[in-house]
Amino acid sequence: MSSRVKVVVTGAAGQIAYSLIPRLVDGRTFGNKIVDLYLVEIPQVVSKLEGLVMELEDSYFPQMGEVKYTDDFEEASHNADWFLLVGSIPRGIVYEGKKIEERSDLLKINGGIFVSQGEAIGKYGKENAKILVVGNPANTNALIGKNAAGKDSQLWMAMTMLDSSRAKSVISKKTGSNISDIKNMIIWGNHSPTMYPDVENVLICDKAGSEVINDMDWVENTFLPTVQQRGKAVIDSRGASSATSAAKAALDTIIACENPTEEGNSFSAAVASDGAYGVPEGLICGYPLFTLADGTVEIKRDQSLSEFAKQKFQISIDELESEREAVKHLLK
Ligand code: NAX
Repeated sequence: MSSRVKVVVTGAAGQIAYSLIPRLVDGRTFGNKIVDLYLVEIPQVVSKLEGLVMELEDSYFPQMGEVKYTDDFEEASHNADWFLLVGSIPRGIVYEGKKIEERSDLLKINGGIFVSQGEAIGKYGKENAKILVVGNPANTNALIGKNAAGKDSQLWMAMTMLDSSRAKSVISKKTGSNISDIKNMIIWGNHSPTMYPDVENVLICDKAGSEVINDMDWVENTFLPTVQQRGKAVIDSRGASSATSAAKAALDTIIACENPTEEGNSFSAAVASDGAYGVPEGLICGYPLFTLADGTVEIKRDQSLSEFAKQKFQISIDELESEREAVKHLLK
């Protein structure tokens, strides 16, 4: 295995990136590999990255390799192993004279960005590059990027690890168990309030959630809305979106892909459906995943879904389909 890894991060001057980037080179996420960083921003703020690079240099990271920054994504993408696509235009911002409020506008603007980034990744990224889309609407941005890249050997994911970690935290409080005893926490569907966090297949101290949690009223009226609306709750309190927890979730996704998954466990991310669990092919859908010893990431296919679960999951699948419909002009 190569002892160097090249990581491209977009949105590098943003909130999440400030928490994420130092931890890519701290020797934990990629172990003893030397990590080369290529940081990407839009032209208006790219000069801010000079300060971030100074801070990285001043932080004493023995595993840090080359660090470069640019506003040219294509230049950054050559031979990269990992792409962390954090950058996107957030809701609420005024863009070309219009305040962006609707998810459909968000899809349109960010969709355009992901076509050009996807093309560059397909052309210049490593054959086995892994791409984690964090910028929202993450699943559909990943759909557009993967389609533009057109290279099946590359793995496109949209981040649902934060939703999974949030769900683990709520279950640990409910059951009095340590969060590390909660495994196989699956987020089905879209990274949006329609996601379905699976309280039946989750393992709590090696027992199925369906055995441990016999409280459907709590599941439906407390657990699901708490996890689904957690991002909004953080914004309402902090006046800014989840940044440090989102950064941790991105790092946890990398670690989950770089190391074999232990028996019985899985990790959460959204990947292209091949029809698994009846999801229309091609949609970037939240699934339980596992990593094999050779680094291949696969969908775990033996989970059973109750009627309740299927009904909730379907709501999210329908939303993913309607998002795909909204961006179909961006798909080849
Ligand atoms: P910020 O607004 O702080 O930073 C975003 C940065 O992206 C900005 O500096 C902007 O200039 C840059 N950017 C925009 N377009 C770009 C492009 N084409 N190339 C390179 N950089 C570009 O947002 P932040 O809080 O860091 O959040 C980033 C994204 O993560 C948002 O879309 C947000 O909605 C999303 N989130 C996703 C989560 C998930 O679990 N998937 C959770 C957290 C977060 O809400």
